[in-house]
Amino acid sequence: MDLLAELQWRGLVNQTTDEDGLRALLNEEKVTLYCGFDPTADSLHIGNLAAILTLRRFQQAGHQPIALVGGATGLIGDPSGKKSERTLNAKETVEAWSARIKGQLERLLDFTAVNNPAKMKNNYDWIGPLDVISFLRDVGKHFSINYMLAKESVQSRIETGISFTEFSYMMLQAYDFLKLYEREGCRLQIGGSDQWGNITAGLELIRKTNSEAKAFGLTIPLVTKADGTKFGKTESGTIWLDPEKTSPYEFYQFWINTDDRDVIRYLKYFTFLSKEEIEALEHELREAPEKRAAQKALAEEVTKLVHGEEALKQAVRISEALFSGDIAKLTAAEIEQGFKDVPSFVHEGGDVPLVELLVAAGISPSKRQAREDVQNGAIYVNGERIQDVGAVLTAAHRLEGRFTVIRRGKKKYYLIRYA
Ligand code: 545
Repeated sequence: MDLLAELQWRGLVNQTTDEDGLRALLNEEKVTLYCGFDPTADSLHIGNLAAILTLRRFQQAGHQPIALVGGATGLIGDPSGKKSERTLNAKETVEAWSARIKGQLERLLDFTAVNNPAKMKNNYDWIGPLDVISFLRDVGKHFSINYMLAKESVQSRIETGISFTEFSYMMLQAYDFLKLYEREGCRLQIGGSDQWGNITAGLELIRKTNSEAKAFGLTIPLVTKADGTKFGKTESGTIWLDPEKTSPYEFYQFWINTDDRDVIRYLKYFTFLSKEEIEALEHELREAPEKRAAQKALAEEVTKLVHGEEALKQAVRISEALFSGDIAKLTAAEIEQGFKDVPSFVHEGGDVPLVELLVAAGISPSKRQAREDVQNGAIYVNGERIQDVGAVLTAAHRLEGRFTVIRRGKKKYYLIRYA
């Protein structure tokens, strides 16, 4: 299977300009390609992951990827796929976000490969110094208003409105492709399907300014979910790549919870498992879906890729402990991750009767109910059932001196912190 065939098998190809030409080029020589990321937040999220990993697939096949951070375009705002005008962010903010996103991209591509090291670029380096007269003469002159109006990113905003700023965005992305073509010999731009219009605008500009130029575009489908909801969000919000924003445990849980109808597609998009390995998991999903082997493989592979082996191990330990109820062996850091979203209560003072604490923390609604809960065996302290209504919680019940985990019933967890 050549690279393009593999990408097609993985479902990663939405559209290409001149598929046969691209296939021939990729099979003939080392191709420099790029994908851009605008600093519209302080972190990348899993909606960007398929594009990043596709750059990595090209690199693994021997091609040379450029990750471009949109230090300039992030100041303008891409209208593609956006229903309404974006608010402008302060320059300092965009600069700080650019640095963070650069750091994340650096961990996902190989910048030390001998023959085809990845490169990092920031389009502020060439758009920043561009003066308005040069821009209008050298770039603007090549774009007809009719051509720009026909783009989906503009069409979809005709009713609701679009500023001249966002309307101009496609010319900046086109100019990037031209610059990278001229300076780096970059011949291919990839991106999600929302980027098709911007990518083809770049090809248009390259064609108009370099007579016998041949460059290509390839888009990746936007990741969908069988239940029709938006991919990459949970009730608690976006799944970020930054471990401070989405802990590796939450990240792991997100993938573990993948619907059976989506999991094989996601294994193809987001892991580097082989066709044979994925087909074996597909078989297992059919024969023994209750084992969730495909979900486990997906969660392990993606967590390892984004957060590393150690963070994956922790995420698995937390998941297992929460599943079995045996949480006493978790570290305080692991408890903090695993119980981030459960109700917590700060206990001020020393030893405290369990029944009293259950009421104070709102775990049981009344003292009478609290006693009943304990007697009925519904209360677990750090994974251990306590049925003595006279029990007193002491320092011995504080995990690493910081937390006590109380469970009521099968899976209602509460976290007690100490002041
Ligand atoms: C800028 C200058 C270029 C080439 C591309 C760009 C960016 C592009 C864009 N891309 C999206 C993006 O998302 C924010 C990431 C940081 C929070 O807006 N105009 O920057 C996404 N992209 C990855 C995929 C995408 C796209 O980074 O292409 O389709 C998401 O999957 O939306 O010269």
